[in-house]
Amino acid sequence: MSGLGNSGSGGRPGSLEARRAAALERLKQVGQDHLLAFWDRLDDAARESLLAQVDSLPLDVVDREARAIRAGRASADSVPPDLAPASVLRRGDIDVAHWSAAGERVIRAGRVACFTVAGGQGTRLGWDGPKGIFPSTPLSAKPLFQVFAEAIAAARARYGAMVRWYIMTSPLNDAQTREFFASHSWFGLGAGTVTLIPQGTLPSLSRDGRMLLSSPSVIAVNPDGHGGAVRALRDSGALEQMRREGIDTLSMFQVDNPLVRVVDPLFIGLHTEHPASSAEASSKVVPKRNAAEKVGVFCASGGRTMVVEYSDLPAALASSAHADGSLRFNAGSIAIHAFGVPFLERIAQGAGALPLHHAAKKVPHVSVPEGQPVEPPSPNAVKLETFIFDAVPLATKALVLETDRDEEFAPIKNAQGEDSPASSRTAQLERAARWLESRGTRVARDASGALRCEIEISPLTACDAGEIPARLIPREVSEGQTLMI
Ligand code: UD2
Repeated sequence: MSGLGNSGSGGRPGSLEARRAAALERLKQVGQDHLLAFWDRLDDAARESLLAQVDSLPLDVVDREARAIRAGRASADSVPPDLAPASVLRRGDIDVAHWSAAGERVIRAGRVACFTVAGGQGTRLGWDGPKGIFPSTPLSAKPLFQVFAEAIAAARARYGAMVRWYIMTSPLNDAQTREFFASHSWFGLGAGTVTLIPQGTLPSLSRDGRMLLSSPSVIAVNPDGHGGAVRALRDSGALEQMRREGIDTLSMFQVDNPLVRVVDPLFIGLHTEHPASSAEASSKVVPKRNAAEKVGVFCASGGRTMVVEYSDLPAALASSAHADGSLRFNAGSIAIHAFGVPFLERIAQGAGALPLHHAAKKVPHVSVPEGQPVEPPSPNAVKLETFIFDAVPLATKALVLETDRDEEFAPIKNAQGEDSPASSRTAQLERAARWLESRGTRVARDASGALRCEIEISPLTACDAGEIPARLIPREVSEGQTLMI
């Protein structure tokens, strides 16, 4: 590599060459100076861009993780030796009416905002575009974002309070997401009350800890995981806005679950006031379907509650069972949390407080120094990412509420089989039918109990069985009938 151009000592201060010399020096210190290998081939615009990318790299973090990769260990992916199941609150243990009323007061006071993490790429689903645009409901095929928008509109109307909505996108899907909301007039929520926040990125590293170039002037990066939410909420000014407006509780959910109760008074009441909570980080769980289900598990270690991701839970622990056959580590995370805004502010101050996880990934890149494009047939790189649930052990007390899978969790993740559009559709139809049955409707089913009709209930109509207005409840939904209310 040459290219010091007209300046043997690194160029005029502030000039492109001087900045290149300074960047090279910093990169050399962490063994990553190959990033400037193609400098001589680049025009000035590409050089400017590359220097800006280098300037934004958290080199201390990259260096720490590169060393961990070379040493064959990932800092966040091992489990503590004293791991035990987390203690979980069940509906039978609590006065549901009392805590729901408490939550309603908090919502009415305008203290709650919603937060959706939607920066993922939907690769498993094979969907090209933001997952929130995926048509999800059984009869009207509403996009996921619309389902959440309607639930938020319903909460605003029901409680007579503003409920802001923050959505985390990634640099890969932000523009498309923005366009989608704009073209749907922000679903009537008011553009100023829905805020899209692109998450940050982190460089992908080769198996020997070197950053990769996706082209001679572009460093290969990946979205920094949903844990990037903490930084994104801070840097975008969202935390500041919430503080200003007296919003102290963030109701968080993932983009893929059309059954989510986006504003749940019971959960919010427990989170803000129950003695088992410090109003910092609360979570919902469901009993795992089986040992292999791909959900994180709520555990306890050293007096703290934590989530161990399914890929990190040793198989022996995942399958260990009580005498009656039930799983010991059974509290499956459905990625629904309530976070205290002051808590998020506290974590955001300690930059890098969330640990980095490593995941193997295929990253196309250009070889250095040859400059040849490489399309790896198998994972060749390590993706670095943080997980929002790693905030849970940072809470003084973390409440974990067990809820009913059939009521609240039917995610759309895979093209087929479990957690697919088809399985979510069935769950949505079943829930709507159950809600009507609980209000006295006779719903057509066959001898085995399978539904013989199709029902969809808009969140604008009801977010639980009790909210369905009596005038909309039919006496019967007959065989072959489709009903949308
Ligand atoms: C997630 C949980 C899993 C379980 C399950 C329940 C993780 C790592 N695992 O598994 O324990 O709770 O959900 O459904 O969360 N996202 C971003 N930015 C990113 C990456 C992801 O916003 O950089 C969003 C993504 O759009 C989605 C959510 O995070 O809404 C989950 O991402 P995922 O599909 O990678 O996680 P999954 O389903 O394997």
